Amino acid sequence: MVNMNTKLIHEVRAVKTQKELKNIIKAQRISEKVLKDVLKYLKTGVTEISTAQFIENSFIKYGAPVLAFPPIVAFGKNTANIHHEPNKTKLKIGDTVMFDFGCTINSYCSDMTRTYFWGKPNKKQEKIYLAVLEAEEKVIEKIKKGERRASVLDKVARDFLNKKFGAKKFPHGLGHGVGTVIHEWPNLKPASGDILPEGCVMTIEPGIYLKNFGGVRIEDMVLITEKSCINLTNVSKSLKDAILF
Ligand SMILES: [Mn+2]
Repeated sequence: MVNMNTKLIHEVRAVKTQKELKNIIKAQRISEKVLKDVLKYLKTGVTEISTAQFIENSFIKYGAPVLAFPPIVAFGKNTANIHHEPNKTKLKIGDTVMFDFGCTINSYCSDMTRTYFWGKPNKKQEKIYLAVLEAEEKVIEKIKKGERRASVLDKVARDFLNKKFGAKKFPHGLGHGVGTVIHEWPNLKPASGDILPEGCVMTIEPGIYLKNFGGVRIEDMVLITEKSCINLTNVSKSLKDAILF
């Protein structure tokens, strides 16, 4: 009985009103400004921690001081660690660069991950990037065609990536609901029985992580509509735009 009620509350919370949606989108637009600024801040030798501080200060500057979670900034091999905390690692030419951050507006969160290359990526970096991007786009296409089963959507990305890189290189769920908490119902993962309701906001965030090499994650937030979805993230994902110089 308790579980049933809990689920019901989560289901109700998942469906966003126009006002709630406005807050999420505003939080996302501010994150996009911060992303634009931090890309200009980057230079060879800068540390992850100073970059993370720059991100936090930028959110303050844009009037969104309450973050959805501590920003993830990872350079080089650190991008293979999904739980990486920014440290004194310095940016060097050839590094993969990963940003995962979001802020809150009136308590509503945003969430976005982008991966870049500081200089021309090698073949392996390029291969991972294009595969993760393709996995993400396959899922979004599937949602646009009406698929709402969480486990099926997770499988679309997971099967595609497992085939290319072997199992266990994508060690987290495909995505999650976003609202007043950063990870809320529904959950896109293999054993999930969740069905995405119209009006919920989901992250779609496949990734590939190769230990002692690096990783790529690409994360968008999408609004689930009756027959399709709307991508709320307005930042390029093309490989061309991911190469910073
Ligand atoms: Mn996320």
